[in-house]
Amino acid sequence: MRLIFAVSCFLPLTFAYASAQEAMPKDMHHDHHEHAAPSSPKKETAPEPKQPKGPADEKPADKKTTSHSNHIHGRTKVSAAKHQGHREGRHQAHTGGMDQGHEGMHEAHEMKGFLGPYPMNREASGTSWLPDATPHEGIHQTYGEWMLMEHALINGVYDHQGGPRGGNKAFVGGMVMGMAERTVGDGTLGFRAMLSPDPFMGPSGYPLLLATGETADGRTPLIDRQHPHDLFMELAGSYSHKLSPTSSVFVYAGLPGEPALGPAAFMHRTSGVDIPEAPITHHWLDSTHITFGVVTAGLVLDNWKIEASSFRGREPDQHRFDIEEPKLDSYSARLTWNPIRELSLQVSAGHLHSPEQLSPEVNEDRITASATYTQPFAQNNLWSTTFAWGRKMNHPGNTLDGFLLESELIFNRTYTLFMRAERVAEDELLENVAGMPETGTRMPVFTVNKVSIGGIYDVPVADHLKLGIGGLVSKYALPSTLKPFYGGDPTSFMVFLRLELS
Ligand SMILES: [Cu+2]
Repeated sequence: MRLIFAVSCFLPLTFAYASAQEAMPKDMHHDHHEHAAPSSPKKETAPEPKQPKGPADEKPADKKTTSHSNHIHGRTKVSAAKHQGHREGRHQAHTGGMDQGHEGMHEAHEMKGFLGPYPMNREASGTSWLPDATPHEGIHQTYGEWMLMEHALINGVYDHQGGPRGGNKAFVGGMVMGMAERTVGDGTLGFRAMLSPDPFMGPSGYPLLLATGETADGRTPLIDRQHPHDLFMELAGSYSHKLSPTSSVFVYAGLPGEPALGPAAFMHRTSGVDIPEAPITHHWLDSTHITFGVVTAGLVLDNWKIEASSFRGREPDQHRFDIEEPKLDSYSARLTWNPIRELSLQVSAGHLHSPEQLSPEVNEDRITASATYTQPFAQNNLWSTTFAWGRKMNHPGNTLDGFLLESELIFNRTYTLFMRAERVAEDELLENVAGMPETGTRMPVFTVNKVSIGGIYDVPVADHLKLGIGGLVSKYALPSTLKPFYGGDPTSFMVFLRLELS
């Protein structure tokens, strides 16, 4: 079996550890230390006991510019943000007073959000939000006025999709991300670059039963396959201007970038980041995360965000290594609310001009609504769940609903369990079957269901580097008309190794 590598982003594994450390009384610290990091690198844990001592310990980290030192700094920030969650949660009683002090002292050098006056934990890809309780991983540095962060997650996957429409493939997928921000006057200037190794898997992507969308060669639609992401997934800049301690206005532009439409993309939300396969609802919810040409403007009012985008409606083409021509022929708007630290809600709607290269006469209106709940619990554990609904209204064509429920449970930063259940009304699955109508005309609609469950075991292998081994199994519920095409009751699985740099 060949194993290669894939990437994602915003992987949550060490945060809960850091935050628990900080929130706990001294004696518990030692206890925690011993069991949480049996094989973990010395440097990673060494600085942590310092954190509770006081501002004097923090200041030096703030000024250092090495990756290691500022890693501490990054964690400090994460811890501070997570504290607030603790304060509101069940730890309130026993950590309350201590937390207050910590929050104050961390605040000054927290890595801020690109778009508003809140901790960066709230932000995911593009201009999307996650709950404030979201862990935020990455290696941090400070260079003069600039704060930098890098993060990479690379998976090598062996994929088996069952039945006559399935297939086998070993591939590399994933993501490498760099971010930079600095304060400019009353505002924050931010840049983000996100790259993917996906194009090296070839233009036809990987087998994924029931997945549809985009094309491998400009002629044949990808059906029962997931397209590779483009080499450049996000090259974007933003500027936000603070209006008050809790409000701001912002602009964001990307080539490519992500318009204000849908939940945070699957590889950027805590509930989905550890799952190496794309959701089959991708084109109902978050497929616009790589859009060549996006301009977004928005307003942040405390825990609310309202924003609008103009962008290129057309999906990326089959040439995955290039930068495509930007256009602003489509638009969207999104309202996001984080009512409590553990929850983020959004509704959004957009008009996509001619999204599919193979049916250029079809425009799409899309509506999405989603909720993401992320709850750290006990000391090193995390639970994150997303529910999302997306409706595609093709003009001309069908109106199609997609539902997604995904959830992830991480124990002791080491054991991850995940599941994703989806229900999608599809009209492209039989597009390439002889005798069926051509693309773009009104096709029969089939409602299909898929459930994947899996897990990962992680071990630290070096400073900032973790190796995980994982697997998942997928089952389907198909309408009887489709069953013969899929061989009745197929089973699919993936096994994977992943490296995470954070
Ligand atoms: Cu995608």
